[in-house]
Amino acid sequence: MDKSIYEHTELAKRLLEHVESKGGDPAELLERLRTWRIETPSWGYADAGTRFGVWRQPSAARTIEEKLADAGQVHKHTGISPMVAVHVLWDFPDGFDKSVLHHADSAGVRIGAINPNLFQDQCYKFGSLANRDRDVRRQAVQHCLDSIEIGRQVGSEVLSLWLADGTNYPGQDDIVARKHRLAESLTTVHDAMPDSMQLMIEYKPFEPAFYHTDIADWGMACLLARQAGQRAKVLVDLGHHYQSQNIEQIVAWLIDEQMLGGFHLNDRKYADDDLTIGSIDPYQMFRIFDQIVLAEQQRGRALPIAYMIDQAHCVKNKIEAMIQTVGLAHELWAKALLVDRQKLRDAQARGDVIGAEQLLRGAFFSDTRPLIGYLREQLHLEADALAAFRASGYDEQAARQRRSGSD
Ligand code: RM4
Ligand code: MN
Ligand code: MN
Repeated sequence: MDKSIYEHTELAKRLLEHVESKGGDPAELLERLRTWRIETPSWGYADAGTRFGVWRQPSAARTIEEKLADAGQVHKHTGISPMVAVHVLWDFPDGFDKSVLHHADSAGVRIGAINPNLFQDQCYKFGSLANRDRDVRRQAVQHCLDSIEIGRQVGSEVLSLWLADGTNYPGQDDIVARKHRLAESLTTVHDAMPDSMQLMIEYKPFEPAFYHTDIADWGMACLLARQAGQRAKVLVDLGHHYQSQNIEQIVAWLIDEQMLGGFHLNDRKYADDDLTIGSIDPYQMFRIFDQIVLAEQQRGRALPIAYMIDQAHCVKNKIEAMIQTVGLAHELWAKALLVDRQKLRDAQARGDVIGAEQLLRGAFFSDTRPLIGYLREQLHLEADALAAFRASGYDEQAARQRRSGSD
């Protein structure tokens, strides 16, 4: 059988020698790759669909136990994804039960971000935390407080908030009054969190509100976070921008303002498509990572950024897609670490536009797959995570146990 590109150790070593010859530190590079973490979402293991219907997969997870078990597989093969984000109403439909800690433990993972659900209940038709009805706002705040309590019990450090709030037609409601109500609700939620927890505020310019959303962009999220309190930050979901928006600039500004909390990583072609990372535009993901690596280098330390996946596609196999997405993110992170920063600064200072761009392109086009494979082998994992998962037979077994495939 042909050797997988991930197994080409000699190519990894050659790349590391090249890094050293340029004055870089290969050991540090490997260490930064080894310690990088990316969180997977529980909902990425369950069946998903479009508003036209759901495509069922025989092996898709149905319960939080199964989602955690599947997430455990992803971490087992990639070595960098030990945390799993949960969506409160989807994962604990009958109420939270501490036994989830035991299930996480046996799957070899831990619970990460807690995502309250403020968009499914009928009472949220006209919004949740910004609703003009005080009782609805109270219910929404209470759900957040309950979610904080879940977070406290599982030792989570992130309360991740996305709101469907907004209006669908001009004149439907008073935009500024909604802003004020939202700010008040967010402050209450923020102040109820333990010191160890961060509130991440996600923005989105469209859907399901199609005239205005109450937190439409990063600037609004940033203002609301500043008002809510010190532990509130902005969450950047890559699918939540208008086409052609320069996301890496937003990321760079948020870092500079100390307001970047984390990401919902995914990719899209059109809107909030929730496709797997880098499937459409890996260069964009690279450019975002490049800004982060630059900022970290300037500060001499890793920044506390929560890298979380938010993908909900429906034609790829769930676990395989998660392994693919985690692996690709790791490879792109490695590419960003390969940028020759000194040479880039020199090119910028000389006004050498082409030279500067060539340095970025050189790093982007370096094949980091052997390097990631080499790292995995050092962690006693198989170099090719996807191939290893496919060979394990886990998916077939899950399919047999979970569904006959006929429902
Ligand atoms: C939103 C957003 C949120 C996610 C919901 C279900 O578009 O991305 O993060 O929780 O979808
Ligand atoms: Mn999201
Ligand atoms: Mn989204």
